[in-house]
Amino acid sequence: MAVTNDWGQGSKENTIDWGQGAIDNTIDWGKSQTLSPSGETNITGASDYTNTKSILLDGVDDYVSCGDADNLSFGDGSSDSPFSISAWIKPDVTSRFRLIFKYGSTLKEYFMQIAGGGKLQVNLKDTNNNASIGRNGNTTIPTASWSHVVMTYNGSGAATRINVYFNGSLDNSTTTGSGSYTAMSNTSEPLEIGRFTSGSYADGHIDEVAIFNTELSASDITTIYNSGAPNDLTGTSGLVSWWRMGDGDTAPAITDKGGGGNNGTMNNFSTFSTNVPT
Ligand SMILES: [Ca+2]
Ligand SMILES: [Ca+2]
Repeated sequence: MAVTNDWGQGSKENTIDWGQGAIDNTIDWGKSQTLSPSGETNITGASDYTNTKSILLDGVDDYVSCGDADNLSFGDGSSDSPFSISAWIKPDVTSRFRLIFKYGSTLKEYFMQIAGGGKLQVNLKDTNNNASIGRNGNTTIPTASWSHVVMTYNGSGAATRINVYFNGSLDNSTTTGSGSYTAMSNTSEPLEIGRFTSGSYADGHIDEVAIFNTELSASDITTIYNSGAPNDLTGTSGLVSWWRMGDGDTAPAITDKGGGGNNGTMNNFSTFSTNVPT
């Protein structure tokens, strides 16, 4: 028999079956309860998200390796698909800061960094045609404070459709390009945070790095920036991988909280920082 009870905040038709012939003697309730028959209202609690850890890279040899996986590639050699990268950074240097590279010395897909002039730089490489497209940022990234940086790309193959954002606002300067760009390829190059090939690194803090398989909108980025305080990305449309840089992690693992399966590993450092954006 089925008995329907209502209880709790916002509850609707919490049906319980029991006794002879009962099926599914399962009751879900309480904070963050999400599983119930369709059409019913769940009780949801406040997010238990907190951000207390980041990584501090020494600029000498520290980096995070996240491996290679198909869900980190956004080109197949003939066409690209949309993607976006979001990160919080607090560089110790005013110039080159190697943020995120799926781009090595021979196998190249994409990278996002602070270039020698202290501004954001995004580059996508078409190795088949030895061509590239890219976008430079307008703002000089400060060293004494946390910044939120984002790149988005709509997958069209046009540099003009790469956008960069600084602290929630569009920060586009010039586009860049060379050759006749068609698309990135899906290579075996691993994704690395804080390093571009051996010998070139990021010096400073990095936190809450995320990759999306969508072109984030300005509105999405306003939400993620959240006036300067990182927030919970769970459920953000297109989220592939999310590295929280210590929160919920046990060194040397930096687990992928985005569900993408791309767990990271700390290389040449082993402790987390408690300096975080707030
Ligand atoms: Ca690959
Ligand atoms: Ca964190």
